[in-house]
Amino acid sequence: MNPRRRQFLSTAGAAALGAATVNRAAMAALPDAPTQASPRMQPPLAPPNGRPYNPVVTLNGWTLPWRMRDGWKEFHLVAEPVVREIAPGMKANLWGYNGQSPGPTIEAVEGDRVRLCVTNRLPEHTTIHWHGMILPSGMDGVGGLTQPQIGVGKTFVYEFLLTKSGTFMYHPHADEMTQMAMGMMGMFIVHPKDPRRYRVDRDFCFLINAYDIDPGSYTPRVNTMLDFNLWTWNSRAFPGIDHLPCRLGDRVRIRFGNLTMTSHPIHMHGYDFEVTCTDGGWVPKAARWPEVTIDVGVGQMRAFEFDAVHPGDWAFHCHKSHHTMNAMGHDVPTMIGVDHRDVVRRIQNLIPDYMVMGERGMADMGEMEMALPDNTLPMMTGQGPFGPLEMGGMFTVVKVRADQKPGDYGDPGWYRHPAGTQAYEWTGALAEAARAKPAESSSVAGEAVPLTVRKGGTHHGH
Ligand SMILES: [Cu+2]
Repeated sequence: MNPRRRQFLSTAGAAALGAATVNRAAMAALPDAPTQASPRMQPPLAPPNGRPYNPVVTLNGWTLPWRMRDGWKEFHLVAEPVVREIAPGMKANLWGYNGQSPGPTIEAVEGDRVRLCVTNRLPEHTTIHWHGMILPSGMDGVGGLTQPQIGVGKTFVYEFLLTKSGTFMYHPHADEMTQMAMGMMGMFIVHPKDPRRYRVDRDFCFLINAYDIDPGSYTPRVNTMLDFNLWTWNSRAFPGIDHLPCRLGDRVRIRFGNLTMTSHPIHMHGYDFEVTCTDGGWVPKAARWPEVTIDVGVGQMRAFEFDAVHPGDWAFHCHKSHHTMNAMGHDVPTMIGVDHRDVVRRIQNLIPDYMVMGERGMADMGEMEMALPDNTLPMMTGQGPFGPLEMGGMFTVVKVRADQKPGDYGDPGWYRHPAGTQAYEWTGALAEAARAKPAESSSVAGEAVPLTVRKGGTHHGH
């Protein structure tokens, strides 16, 4: 039911009876609100009706099913507390939608009329803002500005026409600091009306988010402004982030939006790529330039594309090195070069389990069996085919394989490197003489060129 019509009915004095009838009818007519229990990537949802399109896959996520009714594509989001597994061994008490944080990806098509029902099962009011959409002001979801807040237990309906395709997000515009720090957000993908336009073989998406969860606890601190300790993609940290399996030769698109408090230089190994879509829409071919890292600012969306012509296991991560660490990596003093063997011996007389970290660097932490508080991810973790990966946070792997079937998003396992294509250890003689000694002439030359200023001549040294 159109809210304007409901308002008309209630103000038209059809009065108490009319309003109650309309409300009950509207509730009975709400579309289903499916929930998802698994934090694993769900297969792309081929559109069962409506306009055809090539669906996306959401890392560690899913797409919200809809129903078509009277020319409207109807979705039902339920804002609610959820428990999200950040990675095996750690769960967080978050707020999200339909059982997960982030909420399900919404997919629709340019030209669709969408009706988005939002039910609030949080302990406080909320709204949803459709980030990046061109829509009527009253559908923009800013609590207090364009609508009253959606009270606890209430349902609001948003209706608008999707006027353009692209990569969008949704999130509350109500008690935002708290609600986004708790994980309330989702992707909103609008596909082009003509499915041949911007066509790719694989279309991945995820949201970049961050949490501040003290080691040993489950609920994010919501007042943290910058000093987050869990850097996540779709509320998952390495090694919990899905890999991105691709078939050799595929055209691949990866879309992401940033709802953290800092920018993220997103870097992919083994390829150069082109940014093909930003917040504002598609980038014309002639305006694209090649990149290997694309910085995505706060509140921005980016999509890049590449032809998957290089087989292998290619690291894909944020290039801020703290963002590929988990909670235990912060606030640890630098111990490199400190010899505290004697101190350790004396402390161990009192505390037998005492251990020192980091005197040779921090890499030991990738494999050490260190006692951690419950529900805490090691600073760096995850096993690769050649040992610990020494990563955490925003890190995953793009896996390009010749034998990956079209439409198969299953894990192909680790890459088998063809003979002669892998770094190897030198096992021959290590001749000291092979290390070049600094040439003595260089220091002599350095001393031999005093800086002088010649009268009437050119100035040296400037
Ligand atoms: Cu980052």
